[in-house]
Amino acid sequence: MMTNDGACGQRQRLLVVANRLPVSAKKTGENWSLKMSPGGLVSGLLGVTAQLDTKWVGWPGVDVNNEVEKAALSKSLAEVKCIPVFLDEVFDQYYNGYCNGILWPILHHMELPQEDPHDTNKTFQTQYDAYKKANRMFLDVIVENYEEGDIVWCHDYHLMFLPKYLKEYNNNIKVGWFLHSPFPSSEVYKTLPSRSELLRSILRADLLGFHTYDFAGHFKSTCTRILGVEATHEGVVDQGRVTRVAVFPIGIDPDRFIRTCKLPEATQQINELKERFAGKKVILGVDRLDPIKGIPKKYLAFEKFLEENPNWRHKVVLVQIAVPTRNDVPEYRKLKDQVHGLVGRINGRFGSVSSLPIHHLDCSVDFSYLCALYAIADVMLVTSLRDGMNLVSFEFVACQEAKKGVLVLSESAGAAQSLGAGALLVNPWNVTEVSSAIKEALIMPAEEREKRYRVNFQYVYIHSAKKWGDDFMSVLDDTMAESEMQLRK
Ligand code: GDG
Repeated sequence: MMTNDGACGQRQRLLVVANRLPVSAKKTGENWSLKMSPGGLVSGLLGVTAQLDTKWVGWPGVDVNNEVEKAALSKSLAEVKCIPVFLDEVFDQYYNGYCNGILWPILHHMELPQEDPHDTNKTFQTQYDAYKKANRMFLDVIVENYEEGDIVWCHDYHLMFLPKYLKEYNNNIKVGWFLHSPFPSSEVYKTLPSRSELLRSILRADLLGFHTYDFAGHFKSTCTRILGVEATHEGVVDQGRVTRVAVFPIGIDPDRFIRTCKLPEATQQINELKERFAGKKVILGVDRLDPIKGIPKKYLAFEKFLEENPNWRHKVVLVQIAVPTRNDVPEYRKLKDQVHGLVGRINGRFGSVSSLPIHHLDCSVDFSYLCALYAIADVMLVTSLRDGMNLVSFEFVACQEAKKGVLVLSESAGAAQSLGAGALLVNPWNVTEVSSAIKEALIMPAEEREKRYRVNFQYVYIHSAKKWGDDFMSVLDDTMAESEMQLRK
């Protein structure tokens, strides 16, 4: 079992490495102001960071182009235990290009976009080179800050080369890697040009973590089929070396949501929202505006529901927070136009001067308001076409103590394997099925809602972010102890 004490009685140091630091930096006058930034990874890791002497390594979210500014920002970030990786001119091709243009669609079972061989900045090869270069830049920053005995926990598909680079630098570094997105079937993964090199790189880690057994299973069978290596119950065996593969479903910090709902600010917002939507049922959606979240299909299902159930028109409203994301990737800009078109059509068809069926917001809301929305919603509608976990569904459950609303949840989100017993599971591609589930959720008797809520609440409360982090660190610790014993034999 992991202890928090290092060799000299000091707390064990942990370097959490992710593409983005958990803060957003903004220049105000001479100084930098820092603000906690929303996002799944940040929410998940909030629980873990308190237990160990943790430092975060990642891109600070802003372009800083002179050394004096970089030094000033690094100094401010150091106060909140963050170490920046300035990616400069590599950023666009690494992040918008390889990470979000190529890896993200493949990991989510979508097609590889068309390569433009005439635009040398946009070939797969140039973007892949930028990706490797960016991973090296992360390594350089880690090396500058590394102390003997530190654990390095790498996060997500942005950093698939980092385990290999870290082990080449020092084979004794304890390296964990966790994938926040799904891992696809080998049939989809094999369409990726650089498929083998990426797999071999992450296999250099000591422990690989996935949200679900399905994703871990896909990963192992992909290694078997593409690399010809052996997969066992423990993990993947390559040339006698075992890389442990295990499942760690992420959670949230439920108390943070429960507490916030009871604060005066949220209480007032809850009352205002209740008044605003008096006499109506509220269906809520909270998603980044990302093709994987299935927002167009959600709107089509809601349109079908209104079409087929005229008695519900003007009695139900769909509030959708569509947080802007990855605006520099062309697919995301097209998606925005598409959903705006659908909102216009549906509101035009079913709205009146005093009532609109869809309230679509192209922005994020502050944390208190988010909790208030979760608390007043009658139905939470999650229709991801594929999603690693989907923390929004957990957060909704945490805020529903009073209302005991219904979670309609995509069977293709990792969360379906955790909250499936209490939620109404739907195939997000089937607009008719989602439309029927909306109706079922709206008319569900109080007793059944209560029963389903209890099951889900218990899960959300027990399987918290803290448990996720503790479990990962504990298995990583065991894995290291086992390999040290093997070395001594
Ligand atoms: C990735 C994977 C996996 C959203 N809107 C607002 C806001 N948020 C916060 C939510 C939630 C987070 O963002 C979104 O988390 P999800 O898990 O739903 O989705 P991704 O961002 O895609 O996260 C996902 C996750 O990583 C963790 O491993 O579950 O599958 O894709 O925490 O609360 N926060 C605020 N205002 C908003 O408007 N304050």
